[in-house]
Amino acid sequence: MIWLLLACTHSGDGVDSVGTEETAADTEETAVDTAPPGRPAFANPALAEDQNPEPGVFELTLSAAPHDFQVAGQQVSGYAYNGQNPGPLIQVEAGDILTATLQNGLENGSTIHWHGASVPWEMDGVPWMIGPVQAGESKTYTFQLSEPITGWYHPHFDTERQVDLGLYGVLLVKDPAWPVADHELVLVADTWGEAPEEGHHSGFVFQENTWTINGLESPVLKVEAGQSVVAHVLNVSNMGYLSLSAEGMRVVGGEQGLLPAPTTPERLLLGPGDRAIVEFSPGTQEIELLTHPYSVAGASELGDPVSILGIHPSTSGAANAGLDWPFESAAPTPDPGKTAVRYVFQGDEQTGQWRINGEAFPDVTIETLPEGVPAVIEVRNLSATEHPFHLHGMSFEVLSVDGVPPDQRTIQDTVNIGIRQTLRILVPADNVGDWMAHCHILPHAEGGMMTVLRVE
Ligand SMILES: [Cu+2]
Repeated sequence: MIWLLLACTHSGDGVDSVGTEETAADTEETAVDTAPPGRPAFANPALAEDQNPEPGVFELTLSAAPHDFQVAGQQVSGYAYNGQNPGPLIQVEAGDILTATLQNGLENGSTIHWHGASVPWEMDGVPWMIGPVQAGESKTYTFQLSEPITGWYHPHFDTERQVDLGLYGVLLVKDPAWPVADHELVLVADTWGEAPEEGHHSGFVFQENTWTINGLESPVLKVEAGQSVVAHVLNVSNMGYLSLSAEGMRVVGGEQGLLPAPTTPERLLLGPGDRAIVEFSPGTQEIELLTHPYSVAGASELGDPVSILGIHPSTSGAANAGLDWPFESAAPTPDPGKTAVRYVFQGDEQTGQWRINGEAFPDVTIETLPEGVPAVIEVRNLSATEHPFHLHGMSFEVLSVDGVPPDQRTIQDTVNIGIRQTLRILVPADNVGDWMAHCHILPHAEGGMMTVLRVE
């Protein structure tokens, strides 16, 4: 969540100070001069360039290095991939092969983890069985992306610090059967705040910091009434929760492709590491995408919502009825009853000692699942805060929350566990390897809340 070193003062005018001229050219439709006063024009992250002419293979180099960049009108000294924050937007189709070379220009080790992608364990970017890519060295990751995901990439070594300093980018794997929207947005949501004392990360419980979308504070997208708008929303904050609402917002996809059917929740909760695909149908009225203050400590919400994105029609007219997505309705899988693994999450803010089954990574008991036998993991949260649970290597199905199955089949790789909640999840155990299972509040992971699940 925090601690980008905010070096300068506010520049006073929110428009051009935020804009990255180099990315503005890549955005589809939005010209800088169309933004209302005080708000920047929306811009997607700059697209990654495919360096391989072969169809079905996407190849690029990601150079991680210190970089000064502008966030919400302020100068930030952080890290970036290829000199941009967020990093290059990688967009491929299901079935494509991704070949990405990490050039580590940092002063210490790093890796790339492909969050949400089911990759071979050697490509997963964790320093568990393979060490990090040392400073000045390179490593090439290559794997097939078989399923549609709204995924992202980030280091998994020195993780809390490197992600916080700006090392992340989006990996979109799309299904060619999906409809094409008039405006397709990628919203990378992050929080920024004052640098805490040396070596210390403050444990904010409430949302008090500034949210940005692609480094822009509350940008505005100009549209025409009747157009379709689809947004991939990614929460890359170390600690901050998004609790989203917008007039007429439909949730059409989750982290792992389309939902079985669209939903219209009152609030769309996206914890750190979570993603979703949402659709808007602007008519004459302006739409504001709001995030409401959210407490991971179970208290009631404090304060007013803030807008993280405006969708402003420049014409009057009727909204369209929504795109024609190839939804396939699916009921939740019945709970098979047997429990293969139990994870109990405990810890507290005071000590910063976050534990799974009383153990702190890397001194953990490795639970083992036989390959090809779907298994139930029961995750209980006995701590006083919520935790977004993330499993590497395999997506899983949420069978129940406190004994209640979801309304429809729910496939995820990151799921929030409320205070005192018990979740039962079904893991396919179809990817051999040692897989990290951890809280994606990165200070919690750093504090020990991480374990290893083995499939063999
Ligand atoms: Cu946690």
